[in-house]
Amino acid sequence: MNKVTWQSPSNIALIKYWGKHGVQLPSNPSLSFTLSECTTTTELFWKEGNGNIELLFNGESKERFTARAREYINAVTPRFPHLKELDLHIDSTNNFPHSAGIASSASAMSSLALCLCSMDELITGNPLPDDEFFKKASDIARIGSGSAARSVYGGFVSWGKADKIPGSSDKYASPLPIDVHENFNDMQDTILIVDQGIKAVSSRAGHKLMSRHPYAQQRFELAKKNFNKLLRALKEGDDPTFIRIVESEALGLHSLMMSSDPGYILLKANTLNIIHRIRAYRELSCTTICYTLDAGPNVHLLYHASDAAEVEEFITHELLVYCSDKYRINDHIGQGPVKHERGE
Ligand code: 2P0
Repeated sequence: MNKVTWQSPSNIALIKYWGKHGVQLPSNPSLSFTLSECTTTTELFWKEGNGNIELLFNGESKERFTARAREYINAVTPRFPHLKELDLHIDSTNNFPHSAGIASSASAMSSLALCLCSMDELITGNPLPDDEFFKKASDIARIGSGSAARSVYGGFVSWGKADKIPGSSDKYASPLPIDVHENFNDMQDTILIVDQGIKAVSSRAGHKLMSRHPYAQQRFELAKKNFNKLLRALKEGDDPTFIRIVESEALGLHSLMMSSDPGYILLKANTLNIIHRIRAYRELSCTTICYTLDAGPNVHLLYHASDAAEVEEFITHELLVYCSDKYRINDHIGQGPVKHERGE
């Protein structure tokens, strides 16, 4: 059997993608940074066949994941017509617990998309220039999961048509074409695991509720404005604006869930306890820590590497008490996916 392997990280959105149309096309531009430690490694094996697909996730066959992989491969087959004449075996491994409530679809789908693009190059014998390859991989990843489009690149990444980003598109992400101020080049992200359970409402269902959300249009306009403000803050090294926008996006995301029809709440009491502690600590300390939230109860604590020792004390003494089994993951901004060559 032939094989390709890609390891791809998760990412955390600062300007949130929440609401879509068509085939996973976003209703507003989003902006994230790619993580380093939380990754999925996908090995894709193929041989001539009839379109059969097998999937192992963390070494086990799980019907729910296999069904999603089959649905995804069907959706991208028009882009890779030879898929119909191949049998695929996908072996996907997360290095972070998938039950920890950390979005893993971004790393899983981006690594699979990169494997499909590499496989395509090997089969057709037509390698693309790097920029074209990653643009295509981002487009293919988006079809699996919107946020996965951003994980194809390292550093700060935007996805979706944005006035201030030349060449931006709803179809694929791209690295931010600005010189990010050195203040933000070392972003640390400690993920405080408040709850390890499976979410009551999936992101897929949450996005869907945006199509008839009473505040949808206001939200999409606000996201565009926040995107431009954050872009300027990243350029200028403006910590106060960064904090204001990032925290407002986090609470805004959850307020959209609460005001959906039907409304729902993914935050837990300890999510709010942690947020209050962070705000109080920021008032007293000279640090610029802040938080963001994914579509779940866990808190992403963001800070500069230069504050790491002080923040570690704060986490240990004041925040871990609110975490499930005192569990947290220390992560930071990363370089993006890595292809493993044969034998690695
Ligand atoms: C984001 N999230 O920008 C937003 C904010 C979570 C919080 O997109 O339906 O798994 O597969 O496109 O990407 C999580 O949803 O949703 C998400 P689909 P996805 O990261």
